[in-house]
Amino acid sequence: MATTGVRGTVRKIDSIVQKSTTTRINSVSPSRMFLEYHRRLIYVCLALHSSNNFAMGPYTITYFGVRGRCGAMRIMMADQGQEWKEIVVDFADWMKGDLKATCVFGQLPKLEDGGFALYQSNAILRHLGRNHDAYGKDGKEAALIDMMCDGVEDLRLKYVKMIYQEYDTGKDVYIKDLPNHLDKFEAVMAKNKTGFLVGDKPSFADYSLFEVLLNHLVLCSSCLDTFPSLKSFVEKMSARPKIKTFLDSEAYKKLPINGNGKQ
Ligand code: 6SG
Repeated sequence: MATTGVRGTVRKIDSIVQKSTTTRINSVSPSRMFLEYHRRLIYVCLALHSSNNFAMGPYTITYFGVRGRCGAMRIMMADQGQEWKEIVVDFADWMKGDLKATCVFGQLPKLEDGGFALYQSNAILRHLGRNHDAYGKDGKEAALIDMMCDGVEDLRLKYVKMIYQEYDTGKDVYIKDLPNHLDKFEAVMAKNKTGFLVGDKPSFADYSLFEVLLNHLVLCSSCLDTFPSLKSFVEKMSARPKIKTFLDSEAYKKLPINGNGKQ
């Protein structure tokens, strides 16, 4: 199905470029014609790329058997109707060091998109955002989406530090301080009024925020009670049919949130 779609797309590009070059620019010089041909080819390719009418990938995630840094990208791929493969790395294998030595920063996750390998979870989210038209409608929206993703990352880092380094001593203080971080996202969400952080459809920053909020609801089930826009956001994202199917799946439910069993 996907292959037929891509072949069809390639045929479409060929016919559009051939038609436009032979019918309208065959009276100019060969060098001008060459330039014009490529200008139009690039234009058509860009138009088709942004129209997102064929499947990307195939994608493969290599990561540990946890939600961790892959929670958001998995939810995003599920919501975009994109299938992916998982390579689950166990602790003993990782400790042998062979795989670590091949990773750009010595860490996972890794995303493979066909023959293209990418590390760093937020770079992966951005890549998926570009591939699946979830990176805003223009440069300004893209910049705001980047800003919100970085804001989510700041919260995620605080959460990870508490989970891995100070769960027993720092959990209560963390929960007490949480409203001082959530109120920033509440304000943006309330101001935009579309139910998403930026624009009128989900971007990769929304998937990242959604996933981090799900984790916080496990930590403290009442943490969104004073944040109506965030509460409604989580309810609506959870009810999107493809996200609901994914969150209800065994593949999702069987994975612990974090690698040390704390949540
Ligand atoms: C750990 O930190 O899952 N990657 C982690 N740890 C292995 O040797 N900035 C990037 C990014 O956004 C951060 C990557 C991230 O992509 S994620 C990694 O590669 C290393 O550094 C947290 C996570 N932990 C899973 C885990 C902890 C205990 C058991 C499984 C790590 C693997 C095996 C032991 C330690 Fe483990």
